Amino acid sequence: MRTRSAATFLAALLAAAALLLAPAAPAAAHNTLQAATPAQDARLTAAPTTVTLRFLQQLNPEFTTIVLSDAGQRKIPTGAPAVDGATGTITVDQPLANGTYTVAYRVVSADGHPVQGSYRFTVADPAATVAPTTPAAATPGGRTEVSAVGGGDDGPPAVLLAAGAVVVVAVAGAALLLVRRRRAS
Ligand SMILES: [Cu+2]
Repeated sequence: MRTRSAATFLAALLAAAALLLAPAAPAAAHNTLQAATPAQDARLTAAPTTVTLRFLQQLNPEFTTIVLSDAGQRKIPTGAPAVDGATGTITVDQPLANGTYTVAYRVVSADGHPVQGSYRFTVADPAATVAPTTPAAATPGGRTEVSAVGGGDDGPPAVLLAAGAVVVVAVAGAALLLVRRRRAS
């Protein structure tokens, strides 16, 4: 019973795999994106100034489109794609604010068929997001910092000295007790 259901499951799995692989066979002749900078789903701590896409096949500069848009689907001003072999690069004209961006591309395969796709990356510059909160926190924080530093200079050493003295006295007392007990016995 178990082996039969396992065999059925395996057969179904193989059939599904065959279905998945079947349409992939003709697509192998098509151009595909091999690598991207920024990478897909990348979370960048600094805004990129360029987007570079490397494809499987040579690009035709006339039929290479790379578009960058923000989360609101507004197109970000960029230069036209600079094509070098199988690589296309766009330069971003303005500094990118923090947020999620979409890179959409449309290129042509060696057989003339167009290939298009898109992916996202996120800009999360800690300096950019922290910037508005830093000045607000700095004003009261500056004062507390000064008093904390002042207290820190006097406080901890005094406490440490007192604690040290207590330990010394305790150890000395214990030693004295031990010596007396030994002498008594
Ligand atoms: Cu084709």
